[in-house]
Order: sequence, then C-alpha cells, then structure tokens
Amino acid sequence: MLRSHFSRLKSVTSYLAAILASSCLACALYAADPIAPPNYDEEKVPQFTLPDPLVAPDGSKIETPEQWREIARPRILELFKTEMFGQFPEADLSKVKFEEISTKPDALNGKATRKEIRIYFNYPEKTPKADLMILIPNNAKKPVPAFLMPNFQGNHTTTDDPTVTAVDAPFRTRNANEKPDDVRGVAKSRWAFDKIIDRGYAVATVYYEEIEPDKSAEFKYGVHPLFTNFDITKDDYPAVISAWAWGLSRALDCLQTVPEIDATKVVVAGHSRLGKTALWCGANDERFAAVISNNSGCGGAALSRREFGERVDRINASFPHWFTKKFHTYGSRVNDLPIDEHELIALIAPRPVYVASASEDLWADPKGEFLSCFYADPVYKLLGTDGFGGVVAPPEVNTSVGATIRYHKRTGKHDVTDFDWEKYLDFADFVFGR
Ligand code: GTR
Repeated sequence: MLRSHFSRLKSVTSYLAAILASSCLACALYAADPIAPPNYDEEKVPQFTLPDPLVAPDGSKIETPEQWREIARPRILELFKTEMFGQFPEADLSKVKFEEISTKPDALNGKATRKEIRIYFNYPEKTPKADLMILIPNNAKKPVPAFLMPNFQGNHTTTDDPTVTAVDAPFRTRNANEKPDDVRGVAKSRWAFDKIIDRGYAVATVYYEEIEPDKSAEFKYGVHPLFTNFDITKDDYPAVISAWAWGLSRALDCLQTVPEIDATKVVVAGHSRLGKTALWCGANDERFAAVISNNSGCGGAALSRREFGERVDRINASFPHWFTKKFHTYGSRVNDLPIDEHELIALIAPRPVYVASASEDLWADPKGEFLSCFYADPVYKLLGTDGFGGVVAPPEVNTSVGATIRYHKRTGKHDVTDFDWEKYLDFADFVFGR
C-alpha cells in the first residue's frame, strides 16, 4: 500500500518535472521564435473584413451564374494560384500509364474485390509511380460511386491485410529501416472500409508521398520534375500541395479505367494537409462530384484572417514547400490577402462540399472552418443550390448541419473516425440520390 502510494507519488513528481521541463522548452523555443504563439482565445480574434466573392475588384456585383462562371470564378481561381498554391500543373498525360499489379476477389471476408493499380507518371520511366489501392463492393449490380482519399503512411498501413503491397522507398516521413510489417495496419482506425463497402461505395487510396515526398522547397522530388512548363521564379510556380492535388487527378484518370466504378461519381476527400489538398484538387478538377475536407485547418477550410490556432506565418515557417513564395509574404499581413478560404470552398460550387472539424483540434480552428462554409453560401445560392441550408451558427458537437454545403464538429482530436465516415456516407447518399 505504502509502496504503491510512494510509486504513485514518484510518478506524479516525474510527471510534473516533465511538464515543467517541456513548458520551459516551449518558452525557450518561443523566446527565440519570431512567430508569436498561437492564439486560442476567441476574444483576441482581430476584426476583419472578408473579400466578397460576389463583388468584382471594380465594385460591380456578380449577379448571375454566368457572371460567376465567366468573371468571378476565373479571377478567384487565378488568385489562389498566384498568391497561395501555384498553378495546378499540366504535365504530359500521354506519359501517364496504369498497370494492374494485383487483384484479390475476396477481400474484407469476401465482401469486396481489392485491386492495386500502379500509376506511372512518366512512362516508360518506372519512377515516379504510385500504387492506387481500390476496394469495390462485390454485390454491386452496376458501377458504383467511390471515395478517393490519400493516406499518410502507405496503403499497407490502412489495413491488417498482409497481402497489400507496401511502399518500397524511404520517404521523408518514414524511417528508412522500417519493415512493412512494423507499420501494417497502424492507421486502420481511420479507414472504415467495412462501413463504406456495406453502404455500396468503392474506396481508393494512395500514399501521398509516392506522388511527391513532403520535403522542403527544392521541388526536385516525386512528380515535380515533370512540370517543366513552369518558371520557378514566378509567383504561380506550383508548390507541393498543387503537386499532390495533380496526383489525385491522375488517380481519378485511373479510376475512369475501372469498369466497376462510376467515375462521374467520385468524391475527393482528405485529412489535414491532405484536406487542404482535396479542397484545392476539387476546386481545379471539376470532374470530382464532391469534396470532403477533414480537419484541414489553416491553408484549407479555416479563414486565414481569424488568426486562430495555426496561422499563415506559422504554417509557412513549418511547411515552406506547401505554398508559393508569395504566400510567405502574407504571414504578418493576412488582411492584404486578396482571397480567403471561404472562396476556396466557393470555387467548388455548385458541387457539394463537406467540411469537418474536431472539438479538441483548435490548431485547425473549428470556428474558422465553420465560417468558411457560411461565407461560401451566397455563391452556392447564386448557382441555384440550397447552399448551407440556412445554417447561421455553429452547431452542437456531433451534429451534421447544412445541405449542399455540410459541416460538423466531432468530439475529440485531430483524426478521422468512424463517426466522420458515417456522416460522409450520409452525405454521399445525398449527393448521389441513393
Ligand atoms: C500540422 C500542420 C497542419 C496540418 C497537419 C497535418 O502539423 O500544422 O496544418 O496540415 O500538420 O497535416 O497533419
């Protein structure tokens, strides 16, 4: 008894010591860091005025769907290219080739067929390449809609299935000595494959660093060297999020070759940095029927002007390669940005979009993510949809709200959970009238 008290006391003491040490470390880091610590206090959110997507720079109003399509949308899309992500690249598509490398007809206990299709981005060169893993329901009577969502650690980390091909190269985020089975299935809680298949959808995933490693701004890796028609000194030189988004478009090209999938009904989805990527991909590639942003935060669905949680200066310092050089100049002057993230959502209109936050993920600014949906609503309405469905205030946690634009804030941390997937499946049923 005494001993257990003592050992508890000892562990509490070392815990306190660890907290003290880590907070001193944080102080030391911030002391040397010119970037201010993140703000988590709603009272300290500055006053701001958002750019109005329905007002042209000369003050004239955008009042018809045609004016949106012909005047406003191209202007805003171009601004996102020059100020933030760079061009959505073009590359020689005649060099993109697909090769089926495996088929497993009895995946998920016989419910699904699993295919692995290797995408060569510069055929006949064998690299860069990325494996698209696809699960298709076996009981479908006709081609099915699909989710396309990139993963963070390799296809083999999304499932325990020992036959899924593992990535064979050391990438930035991987340990070079790692064996595939060290990490097989480690991310499976994020992939509700059974639920997705049971609801009649296919799902495809690709390891994002096979498209391009998540490396700092030399732009020499992965698919980047294929983008030869851009000048690196120009503001609109594609940054890495653009390269990942381009890779997802090639994954859609690949899905178009799979007869069991209805490629006119593909939802592009992504979590966190890959949520930013999914939004940018959906904004550019209008073949995607709908877009899901899961906890995408700063540079994704969260309004930059709120300066809450992660801010533009912080994200540029941490991940300089994700955005254009021009975006780096806005860290201390976000009000000068001629765009904000509600307009990234508006670029997806009239196609449905789902934005999801998590209650403990303040770094991604749940309220800022909600407000982007709210302020994108007038564009969706102009285009004849029901937009955000009259939602004017953030909902209770774990409640999905909206219509063509949807939103929820799940309890818990920065993650993708079964709860999120259940909402995304309901959303897909709405999108595809199922
Ligand atoms: C964080 C980054 C976020 C988000 C996240 C992720 O470190 O600050 O913007 O993208 O990474 O992708 O997991």
